Amino acid sequence: MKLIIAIIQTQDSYELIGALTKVGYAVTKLSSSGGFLKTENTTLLIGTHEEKVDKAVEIIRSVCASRQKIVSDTLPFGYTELNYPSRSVSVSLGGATIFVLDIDRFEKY
Ligand code: 2BA
Repeated sequence: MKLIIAIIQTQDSYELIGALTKVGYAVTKLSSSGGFLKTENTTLLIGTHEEKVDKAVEIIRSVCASRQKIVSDTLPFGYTELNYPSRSVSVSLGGATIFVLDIDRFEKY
């Protein structure tokens, strides 16, 4: 048994959950946020058999798009909007960040 943890952009979650559940994967959706941008993202937990991991990853890759996100630069300490020119920076957001973990024991009641 494996656990796939997939951190994705929230805007892709509806389509991705639909695509995964349609072919039989069980999915738990968690609201999360990124430590760097501090904006909302979505974390999916997908418990599945080892032989079904690659197919799930393929579905995730096919649905989740990478995007550029424009974010405002934070003001340095002691500055306000009045004395510091506002700057925007473009950050590349990946389509998905995926971890695949071994599960020692799986039980459902
Ligand atoms: P955030 O932490 O909000 O990061 C958003 C994007 O900002 C990242 O996109 C990356 O392009 C950039 N970024 C992140 N940390 C940075 C840093 N220390 N310096 C410069 N740029 C940085 P992704 O790499 O596609 O990550 C998207 C989201 O996936 C992340 O949101 C985070 O929630 C999660 N994530 C990515 N890698 C992770 C990891 N190794 N462990 C846990 N969560 C991870």
